[in-house]
Amino acid sequence: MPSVVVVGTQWGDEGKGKVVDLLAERADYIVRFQGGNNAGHTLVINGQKHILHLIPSGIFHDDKVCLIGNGVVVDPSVLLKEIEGLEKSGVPVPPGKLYVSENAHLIMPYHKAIDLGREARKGKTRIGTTGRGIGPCYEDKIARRGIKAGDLLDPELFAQKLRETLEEKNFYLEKYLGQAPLSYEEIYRTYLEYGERLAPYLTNVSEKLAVARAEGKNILFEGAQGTQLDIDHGTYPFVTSSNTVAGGACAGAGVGPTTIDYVLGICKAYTTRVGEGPFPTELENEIGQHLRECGGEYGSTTGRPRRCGWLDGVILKEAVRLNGLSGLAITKLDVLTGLTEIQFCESYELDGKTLSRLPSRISEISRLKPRYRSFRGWHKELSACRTLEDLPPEAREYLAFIEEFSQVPVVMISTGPAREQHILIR
Ligand code: 2SA
Ligand code: MG
Repeated sequence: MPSVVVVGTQWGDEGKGKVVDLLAERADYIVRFQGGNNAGHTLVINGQKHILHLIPSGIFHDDKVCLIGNGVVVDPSVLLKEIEGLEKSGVPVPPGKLYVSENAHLIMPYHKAIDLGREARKGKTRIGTTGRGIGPCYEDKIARRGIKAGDLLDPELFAQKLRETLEEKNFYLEKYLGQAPLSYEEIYRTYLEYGERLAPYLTNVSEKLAVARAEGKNILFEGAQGTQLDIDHGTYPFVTSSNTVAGGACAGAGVGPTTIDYVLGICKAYTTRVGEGPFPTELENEIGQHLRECGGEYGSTTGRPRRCGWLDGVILKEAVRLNGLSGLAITKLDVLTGLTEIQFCESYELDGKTLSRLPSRISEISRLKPRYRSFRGWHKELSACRTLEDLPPEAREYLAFIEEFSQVPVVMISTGPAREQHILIR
């Protein structure tokens, strides 16, 4: 498959990092196209744990090219630290192995201050953001006052844009959020230095990808977050500020829709959500606790405990439609081991009516009651299973149902955190 997009089908943390890492073996180019360092992909390689926030997880493979597309919002301090950290642990990150789009917008210190300040001011009605400045940075991009990575290479242009924007930001920080204004000189100096260090990585990502495609290279687009966090299609306003759906890969990397050959949806065998917002199948009981503990469901970015619940088939179907999924990878199936009964949400009930898709109003989504189909659990450890036949019959039954319900073939199953703990089908 020359061009594959990998997306999360739920609220993020589906285990995309591991799947991308596996697929990266066959890819030549690995591309991030949206989000920023609100993503966090945990990878276990040779027993060593790595967390990546911005750099595509393909970086661990030699002879692969990793690209950060124009649709990503880049915090240069985080990116540079990530490069440094990788190099310290023996993974080289030279320009040419990593590229950053000169059109990617930069997360500035005021974006983080506004993100945190607003959330604190909102209190109970907060979104539960990661506090990384993601939303405020995308706001500026859309409002046409953002600063792009490439702007740092033109000190005059950068100075003019920063001066103009900072005046507005400081007014907002002081008058609305009651915070101290930020220093122009300090930001200017720090960011120019970042610019110098990033300069060798900056490029036209769209063009690089076009050349790669013409040369017959395999390209992997690595989505961050998940479908229900999409700014247009998710549970708004409890979403992130980018298009997380597969279509986002086109605008966020500068490739046309006709160049995408396959869309792989990553679906956890249960559901998790971090931050605020409705979650119909949430389990606030000992089963939810079991999933959290056995699944290690704590955010890799903020360390927050994740809310846990049953797999939601309605949301899965939304993901099939919104992303045009070609195949499904079911992750963390091993976490369900030990449960006597497993539930799968087939539809919702709202005011006595049955719904088979999500309503658009958040006030309605918050009142949905899930309708479940029940499955027998299993007790066999799955970590050593390498073929479908190795799985207990109850697990196979559950998977077969997911496939039938979603009408999308399950092509991969993950049975543990390590790279080798997976089953490939077809
Ligand atoms: P923000 O900071 O503006 O993007 O926050 C808005 C909402 O989006 C949620 N959010 C996330 N939820 C789950 N996982 C996230 N990142 C993953 C991680 C990475 C992944 O492991 O950290 O799976 O790609 C993520 N990022 C944002 C956040 O909780 C708010 O509800
Ligand atoms: Mg994650």
